[in-house]
Amino acid sequence: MIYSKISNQNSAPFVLPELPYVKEALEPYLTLESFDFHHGKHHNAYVTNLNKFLEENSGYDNMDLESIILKSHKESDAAIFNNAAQVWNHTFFWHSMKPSGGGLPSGAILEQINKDFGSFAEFTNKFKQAGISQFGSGWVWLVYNGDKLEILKTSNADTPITSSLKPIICCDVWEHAYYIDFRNRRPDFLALFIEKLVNWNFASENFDDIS
Ligand code: MN3
Repeated sequence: MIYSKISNQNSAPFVLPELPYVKEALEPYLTLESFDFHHGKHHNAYVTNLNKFLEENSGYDNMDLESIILKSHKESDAAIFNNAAQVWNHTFFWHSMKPSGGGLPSGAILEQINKDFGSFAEFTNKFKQAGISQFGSGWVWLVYNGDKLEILKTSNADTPITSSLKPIICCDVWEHAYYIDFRNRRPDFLALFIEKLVNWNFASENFDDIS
């Protein structure tokens, strides 16, 4: 997954990517107010801060977002890494949901889920449990390791694209992702993500691209 595929843009200065649906499309589960904050303020702040740090550091000139993430990760350049990775992770997260999402995947990805987790129900339990048990801020991912699907938790801005793991879908478990609509009920947010929001078409496209 290259960033330009989900953002129509891949070089600095970066702009806040548009959502793949209108801001109220996921109501009543995720409200317009929560998108005003999460997309309009949190995601936008990562974009603004990334551009600011890139302007102050000429070592990243003319690089695409994935290259910026890999280089800043390798060089422990936290300010650039955290903002670049959060720009990428959030864009991937918006696409990991859709109106009338949830339900069952189909085709190759469902076969792979059944093979690697035993059943779809077992997968959903493990995904939710991973999100619930991520201590503090972070993300829960379904990733493909080249051989099988795995569930991965990452802290703060950490992203699977710094490893050989290929992201299939993700869910943001930072408190800002659910506090407006779910208050402190992260387990309810994760259950709803799986039951009503997750975009299995996007997951299938990602899986078919790499498997
Ligand atoms: Mn977030």
